[in-house]
Amino acid sequence: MKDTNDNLLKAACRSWRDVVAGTPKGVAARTPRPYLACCLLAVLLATTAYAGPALATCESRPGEGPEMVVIDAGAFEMGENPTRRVTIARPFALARCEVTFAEYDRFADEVGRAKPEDENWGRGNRPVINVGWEDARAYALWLSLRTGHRYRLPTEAEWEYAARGGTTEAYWWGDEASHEFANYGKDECCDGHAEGRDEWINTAPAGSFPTNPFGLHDMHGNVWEWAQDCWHDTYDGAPDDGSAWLSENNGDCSRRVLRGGSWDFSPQFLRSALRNWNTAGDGSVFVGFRLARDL
Ligand SMILES: [Ca+2]
Ligand SMILES: [Ca+2]
Repeated sequence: MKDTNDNLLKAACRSWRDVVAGTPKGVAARTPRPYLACCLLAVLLATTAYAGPALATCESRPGEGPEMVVIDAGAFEMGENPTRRVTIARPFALARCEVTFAEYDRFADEVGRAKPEDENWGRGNRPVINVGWEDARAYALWLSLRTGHRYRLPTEAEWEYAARGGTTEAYWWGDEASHEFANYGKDECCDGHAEGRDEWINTAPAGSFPTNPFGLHDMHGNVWEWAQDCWHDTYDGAPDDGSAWLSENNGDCSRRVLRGGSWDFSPQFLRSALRNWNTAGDGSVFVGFRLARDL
């Protein structure tokens, strides 16, 4: 939007310059006033247009991937009671936002896949819901083929490392849940709840809340997010290098890990350390996903 407005501004002022330049000398001396007025008007229009919705970062363009944040390698304490030391061995990129309906619908249109229901909450920049783990993986593969980048789901360890953003509390903003920072439900399970910045009983448009210290929106709440990993009841035998934990150690790959809580879950489900799962083939009104990318 800004580039477009800058170009419009330049074009408007240039056309007045041309008028002035093409005018006989005696007249040109008297024309700066409309020229300046034009520029001022263009500036006014341009700056007014800048004050548009602050959601532009969650709207990728057709044929392009989403805006990504580079997550540096590093170590952190994963989980809670107890924690365990995990080293993210390689830097990776993680999407700033959950995948939206607008993005997923482009994929569905192009490959002839059924579009998931939006429950009449709206499509566009709402996070896509009613997509299973296989759908999410297919989307990542399609976008990889379209762009030449390697998109995938984040591993469970990568997800928590990114959600924490260097913090050790329950949520990136502290130990107290707050509707100022995330979209979630009532304190007692289970229903949507609106309060403060959280105006939504159901899903909120992606990017409606402040980013965490790594620049990521909605890691807590809005929709649960699929991770690559197969389900294990505990972390016994889990890798400590940030890689995906699949069928090893009796992993159940018919179930896949979910992270982050969602719009109708109570705040304890939003904790950075909280683990959950769903059957891989099942979509849900509570579940969407976000993409990671190999660097
Ligand atoms: Ca809410
Ligand atoms: Ca989320």
